[in-house]
Amino acid sequence: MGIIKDRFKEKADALATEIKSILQEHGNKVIGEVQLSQIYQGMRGMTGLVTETSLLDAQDGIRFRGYSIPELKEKLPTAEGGSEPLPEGLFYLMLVGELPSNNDVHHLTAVWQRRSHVPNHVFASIEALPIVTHPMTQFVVAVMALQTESHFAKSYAAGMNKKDYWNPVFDDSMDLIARLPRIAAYIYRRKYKNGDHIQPNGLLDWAGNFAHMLGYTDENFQDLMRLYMTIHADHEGGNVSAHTTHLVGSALSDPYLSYAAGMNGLAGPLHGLANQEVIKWIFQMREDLGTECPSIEQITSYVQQTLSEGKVVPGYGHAVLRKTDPRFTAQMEFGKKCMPDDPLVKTVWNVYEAVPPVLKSIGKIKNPWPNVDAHSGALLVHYGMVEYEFYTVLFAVSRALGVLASLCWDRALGYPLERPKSVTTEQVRKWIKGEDEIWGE
Ligand code: AMX
Repeated sequence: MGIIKDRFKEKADALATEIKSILQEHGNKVIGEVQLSQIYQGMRGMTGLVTETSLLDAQDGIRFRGYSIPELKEKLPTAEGGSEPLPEGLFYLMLVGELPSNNDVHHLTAVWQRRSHVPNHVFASIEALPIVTHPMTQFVVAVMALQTESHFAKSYAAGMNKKDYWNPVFDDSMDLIARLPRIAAYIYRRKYKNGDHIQPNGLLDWAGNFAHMLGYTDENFQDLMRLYMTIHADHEGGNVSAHTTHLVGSALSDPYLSYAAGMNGLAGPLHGLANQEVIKWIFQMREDLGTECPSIEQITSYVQQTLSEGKVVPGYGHAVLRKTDPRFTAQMEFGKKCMPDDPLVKTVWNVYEAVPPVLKSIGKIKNPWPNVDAHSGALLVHYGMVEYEFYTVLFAVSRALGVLASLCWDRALGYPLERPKSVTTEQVRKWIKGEDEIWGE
C-alpha cells in the first residue's frame, strides 16, 4: 500500500499548495449568481463544490480525470481473458490522477485481497435483521457495524494533528472498499440463496471475486461486474450519494459513517434505487400487456399510462445530463456483444425508442433520455440475477470507489466543515419588499 499512499500524498501536497495560491490570487473572483428559484428547486446549476475525481458534462456525460467511458475502456488494464476495464484501475486514476500501469492495478488487487477480512460481528448484525429487510438496509447496517474497525475514529479519539487526518481516512477507505464485496455477497446469499455462502477466491480481481461470491460462474458475468463497478463509481460531486458522503465527512465523521450516510441517499428511488424500479416497471408492463416483448406502440401507451398515474418513468431523465447517458450506451454495447437476442434486453432497447418522444411531448422534462439505471437490470437478469431489490447494493459497492477516493482528497486538502446558509420564506418575503437582505453569515 505504501507506494500508492505515497503517490497520493505527493499529488495532494502539490495540489494543496496550488489551491492556496489560487485562492490568494483569485479567491474573491465571482463565479456565478444565484437566483431565488435555485434555492427552492434543488440548487440545480449552482456551483458550490469542488470534486477532483470526475466531472459531468451535460452533453458528453461523465469524464473521470478527463477520460470518457469509451477512453477508459481502451486505456485501463483488463483482467486476463476479460475485455472490460478493471475497477481497480479506475480507482487508481481517481485517487492518484494518472492512468495506472498493469502493475499498479495488480498491486491494488493484492492490497484489497489482503484487507478484505470482515469481522464476525458484522455478519451477526446482518443476521439480527428480519430476512425481509431490504438489501440496502442490510448493507448500511453492516457498514455501520464495521465502523468498529475505523482507524480514523480511534486516532481522533487518541488525539491527532489535523495534518494527519488524511492518513487514517486513506486506510479506512482501502479497508472499506476491500470488504464491501464480501458484505454485499453475504446479504445476497442470505436473502436469496438460503444462506448458502461462498468463500472468497483469493486468485481473482476485486470485481471478479465479487461475481464469484455472489454465485455467478459465467466469465461474461465477471466481465459485466468489472464494467458495472467501473461505470457506476462516480458522477462528479453534486449527486445525492457523493454530496452526502462529502458533507458528513466534513464533520470529521469517519469514512464508515460518511459512506453509510451517502448510501442511505443512494437508496432513494430518484437516485440509485431507480435501477430496481426500472426492472420492476418492465416486469409489470410485460405482465399487464401479457407479452414478453411488447411493441414500441404498446410501450408508448404504457408510458402514457404511467405518467397519467402521476408516476415517474424510472431510468429516464437526469438533473444534469441532457443526452443519452454514456453509461447507458456502454451497457447497450455489452448487451449487443453478449446477448443480442435476449427478449428483456431487446425490450430495454424498445423502451429507449418509445420513451423519449413521449417525455419530450410533455415539455417540462429537461432530459427525456435514459440514464445509467435504464439498462443495468436487464443485463443482470440475463445471467439469472432476477432479484431486483438487490441491484442498488451493486451500485453502492461501485459508488464506494468514487466517494471514498474523494473523501481522501477532502481530508488531504484540509477542506473545512460544510455549512451553507439557509433562509426562511418569511425572510424572502421581506427581501422581495426590500425590507431585508439575504446575505451569508
Ligand atoms: N418521468 C416522469 N416525470 C419526470 C421524469 C421521468 N423520468 N423526469 C423528470 N420528470 C418530471 C419531474 O418530476 C418534474 O416534474 P414536476 O415539475 O411536476 O415536479 C419535471 O419533470 C422537471 O424535472 P427535471 O428538471 O427534468 O428533472 P429533475 O432534475 O427535477 O429530476 C430526476 C431528475 C432524475 C430525479 C428525474 O428525471 C426522475 O425522477 N427520473 C426518474 C428516476 C430516475 O431514473 N432516477 C435515476 C437518476 C440517475 C441516478 O441518480 N441513478
